[in-house]
Amino acid sequence: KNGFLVRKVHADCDGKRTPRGKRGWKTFYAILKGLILYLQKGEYRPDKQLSEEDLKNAVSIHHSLAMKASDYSKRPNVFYLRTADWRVYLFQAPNAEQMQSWITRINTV
Ligand code: I3P
Repeated sequence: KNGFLVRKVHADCDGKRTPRGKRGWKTFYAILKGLILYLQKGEYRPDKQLSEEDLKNAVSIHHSLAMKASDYSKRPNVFYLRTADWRVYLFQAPNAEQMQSWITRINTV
C-alpha cells in the first residue's frame, strides 16, 4: 500500500516526548513494504529511489499498533502509530477511507 501521509512525531524511542522544534507536521509519500513503512520526502515519482534521509525516516511496523486518534481533533483523518520500541507517530490520511485502510494494513501484517 502507498499514498500521501502527513506525519507528526509525538514520542521518540521508549515513549520519550519528542522535543519542541521536531513536532511539526510534514508530508511524505508513504510506501508500506513488508514490515517497513517507508516515508519518502519531496515530489512523488513511481521510479524514485529512496534517499538516505528517507531510509532514516522509515518505520518498523513489526509489533506496532495503529489506531484512530479519536482524542486528536485539530485535524481530521488522523491515526496513531505506536511502534514496538514505543515511538508514537500521528499520521493524517487524505480521507477517512484511506485512514481506515492504512490502519487495517498496518495491523494485519
Ligand atoms: C510543533 C508544531 C505542531 C504542534 C506542536 C508544536 O512545533 O507547531 O504543529 O502540534 O505542538 O510543538 P515545532 O514544529 O516547532 O516542533 P499540533 O499541530 O498538534 O498543535 P505540541 O508540542 O503541543 O504537540
